[in-house]
Amino acid sequence: MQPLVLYDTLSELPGNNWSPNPAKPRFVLRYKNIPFVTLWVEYAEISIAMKSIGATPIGRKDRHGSDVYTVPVLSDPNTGAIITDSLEIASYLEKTYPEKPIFPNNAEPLIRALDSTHFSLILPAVKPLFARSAEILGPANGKFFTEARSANVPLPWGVGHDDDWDPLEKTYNTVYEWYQKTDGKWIMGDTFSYADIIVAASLLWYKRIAKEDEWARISSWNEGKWAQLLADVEQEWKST
Ligand SMILES: N[C@@H](CCC(=O)N[C@@H](CS)C(=O)NCC(=O)O)C(=O)O
Repeated sequence: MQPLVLYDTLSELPGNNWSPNPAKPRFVLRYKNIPFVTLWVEYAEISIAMKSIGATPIGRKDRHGSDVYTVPVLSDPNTGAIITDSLEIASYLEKTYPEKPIFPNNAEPLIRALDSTHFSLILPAVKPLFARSAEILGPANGKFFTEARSANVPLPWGVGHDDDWDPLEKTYNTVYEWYQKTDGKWIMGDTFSYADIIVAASLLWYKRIAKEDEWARISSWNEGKWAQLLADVEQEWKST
């Protein structure tokens, strides 16, 4: 089997690996034990690089009227597939490499609904994390990121006050309620699934880019659920 290629975006962080959407297929590939390599793309060059490999644009135009492309993109030399979008990549991997399911018990439709609900809850609340993301991208990519993201999440992106973090804490109170409705540590009780990967990918993003006291703040919410969940999800692929 030839290794698959995961396209992800660069940062100035040691070890890279910060961006939440590419983190989801990375978790899936590791969990399913599928060999892969990562190719890193500058944030400001995602569209040009993904267009050049024949990826599909996301159907939105930028402010200059050009097609927008995003990462993650997955290229599978074993089948010739080139897939855009973390959820579509998860779905492709599940169909093509069904061992160790991430959508157990036909849960894909429900997990698709959870993916969009989770995204709509998180997006208006992540201003402080957007501010930190722009910092770790370096000046040119950070400027591009701020311009692109502020179209949906208006500036200013404050980090310094308790108020800046309150919306995110409220979001996690809701996500915590979901977890409280099951008996096990996962959304599907004792059964690990892509739903937990969705939640963990954002947590990984926060942990990688936030200052120590900011991650400590997030870790203190909901009885320490979030640092624990991230560690549990990481353990799932480490133990395979
Ligand atoms: N729904 C997409 C979102 C992907 C996305 O927004 N990716 C960001 C990086 S995490 C991106 O490529 N942005 C490029 C841009 O906005 O120009 C997915 O889940 O893959």
